Amino acid sequence: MITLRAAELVRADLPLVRPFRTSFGVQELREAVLVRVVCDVEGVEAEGWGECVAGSDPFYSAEWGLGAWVLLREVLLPMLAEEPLTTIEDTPAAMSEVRGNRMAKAAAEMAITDAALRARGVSLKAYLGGERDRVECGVSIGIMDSPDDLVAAVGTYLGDGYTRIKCKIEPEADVAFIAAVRETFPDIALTVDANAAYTLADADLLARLDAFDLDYIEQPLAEEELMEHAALARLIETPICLDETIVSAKSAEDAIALGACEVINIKQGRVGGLAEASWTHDVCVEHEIPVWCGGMLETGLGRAANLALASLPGFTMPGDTSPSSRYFHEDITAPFEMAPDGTIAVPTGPGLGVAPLPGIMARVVAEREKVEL
Ligand code: SMG
Ligand code: MG
Repeated sequence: MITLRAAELVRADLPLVRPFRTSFGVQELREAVLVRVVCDVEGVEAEGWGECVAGSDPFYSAEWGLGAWVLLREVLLPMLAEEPLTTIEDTPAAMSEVRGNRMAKAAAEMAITDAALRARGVSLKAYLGGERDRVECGVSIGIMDSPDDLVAAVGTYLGDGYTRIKCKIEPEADVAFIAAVRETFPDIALTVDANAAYTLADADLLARLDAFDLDYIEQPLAEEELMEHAALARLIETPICLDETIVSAKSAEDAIALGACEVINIKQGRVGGLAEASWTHDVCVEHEIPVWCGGMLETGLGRAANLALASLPGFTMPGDTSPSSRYFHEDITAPFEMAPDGTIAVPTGPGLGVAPLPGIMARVVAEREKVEL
């Protein structure tokens, strides 16, 4: 039995080491909404932490940090405290009355999972059935001012050891930019992410990317456009990878059945938590769809969860699992570091295997609120 005894919301503001420009805006600060819980786990009291992946505004996803904060405070955390959970896997069902809001639910689930696993001395990797000890690091590069700037940035990241380069694209910053990268680096694993910046009417333009031997094009069209992605897949050769569209294991199943994607990016926050993420992984494995772990500029807490997830056997492509230094001068946990071979170690300690460092939290916490359960 897991009983939620206390909960607190914490916002940590971490400046990014460099601005991250995408088709939906420029981000310079990660305002991370964190959930801290204290649970009674079979008589043992344990603390747990979760991170909400939502951003500072509702421009990338419908969910955003402030909305998640209010929902967690007013609805989700009190709901989870109503009665004890029999197992960790009961957590999503205990919140199922609330529609959508998957990123907020995932944050609560991560905190409870962390607490329960800490009490039991089990790592998240072991709990999820992870197999890898180390995970390959890809990097996601924001839109640059010119093809030359992008080539320079790619060169720097390759020098750091990243094993796959993903470039954000948008109309006017696409074919010429990627042509320059491919010409300079003929052999690298290269992908692009459009964050829904195109429509099916752009199919001819997107087909020009076929010349660059991309591993995939990520989320070219709007998140609801399952049929249009299936239609686009018939018009271009580059495999389509879906990100924003995949919000559950069921939606992955539908997308695969429709031929809307050949690759899937799994983000635990986007699908409503770690349990749903592992079910989504299972669907992809069953259908032989390669998966990789997405990123949401998470602090070390969310990063630890991503690494544990990425250690599952179906995660066969390098993901956006970059080390802490890619994002922050100072992370809130002990920093995740990339080895020269471009890999990062999956945490092995109980729960997430990392926790916020009080000295750093004292500098970056912008807001804290106790939740009335
Ligand atoms: O965590 O390295 C990261 C960011 C990876 O590009 C990334 N994420 O659509 O895949 C994506 C974006 C969404 C987040 S942008 C704030
Ligand atoms: Mg994406």
